[in-house]
Amino acid sequence: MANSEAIEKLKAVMEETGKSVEDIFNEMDTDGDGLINGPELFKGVKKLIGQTLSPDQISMMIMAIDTNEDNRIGLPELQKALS
Ligand SMILES: [Ca+2]
Ligand SMILES: [Ca+2]
Repeated sequence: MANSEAIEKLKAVMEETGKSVEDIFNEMDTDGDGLINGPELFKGVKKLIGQTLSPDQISMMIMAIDTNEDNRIGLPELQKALS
């Protein structure tokens, strides 16, 4: 599955469930540090869209969303990716 596909599916989940980007973000940020790291994205994608991504796909997805290059996804970055 391509990264853009995972993002499209997340958007579809938001529409279906009426969740905001912030809701999705908080569900993925399980340690509550305000950033989504690789393992959190992996588990979040699996939980929210039922897809198991490979470590490479997770890395590519983070790179595609991560604009300040800290290798983590912040809420503004996710908002940009999902808007
Ligand atoms: Ca986190
Ligand atoms: Ca970032």
